[in-house]
Amino acid sequence: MPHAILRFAKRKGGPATAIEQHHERKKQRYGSNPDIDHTRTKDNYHLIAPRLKYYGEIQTRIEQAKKQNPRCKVRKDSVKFIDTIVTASPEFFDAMSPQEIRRYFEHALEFLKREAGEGNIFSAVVHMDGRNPHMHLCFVPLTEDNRLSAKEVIGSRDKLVQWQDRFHDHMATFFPPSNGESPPPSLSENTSPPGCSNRPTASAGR
Ligand SMILES: [Mn+2]
Repeated sequence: MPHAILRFAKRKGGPATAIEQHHERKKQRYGSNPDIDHTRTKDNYHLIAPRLKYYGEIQTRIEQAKKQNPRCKVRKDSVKFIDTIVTASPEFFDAMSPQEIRRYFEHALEFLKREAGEGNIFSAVVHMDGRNPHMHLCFVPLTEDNRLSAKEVIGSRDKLVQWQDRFHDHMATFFPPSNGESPPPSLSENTSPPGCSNRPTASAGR
């Protein structure tokens, strides 16, 4: 299903607050992101709502992991969370109702719960106020035996290809109910998610 887009950005602890401000819409204005339509911000919603500030959510999980496994090491420059974007091409969403869009993101969330560990995910929020619907999902890259390792969880190029393959396979089982026909024509998976960038330079941007 080439219209399913999954992107990861590895983050240290430092940018957590800036990223939180974007994802959780904690600022009134986003000078760096003129694409946000504030009249539609009310249409944003959480599939997983953070209970604490992002930094607190991250530290809580890391402290818990350390208790479970003394070999859980955290260095100053460790990747502490993975800032994930799920989206699809605008043409794909154009054909869908808001309820179907929600089901699409819920379906993607099931994949990420399974693959990243449900307990490691501390926020999943769908933005409907950008140019294209997208979900920001953040999780702490803890292994099953409670070590902090983005390298092991996300890995390098080879492993990323596997992530993409599994994600596409999973999303291929999603079909919007109302038009139960075949999915829309294939669209380039290199389409950058409009209205949202997950590049490190855009930490506070969108
Ligand atoms: Mn966004």
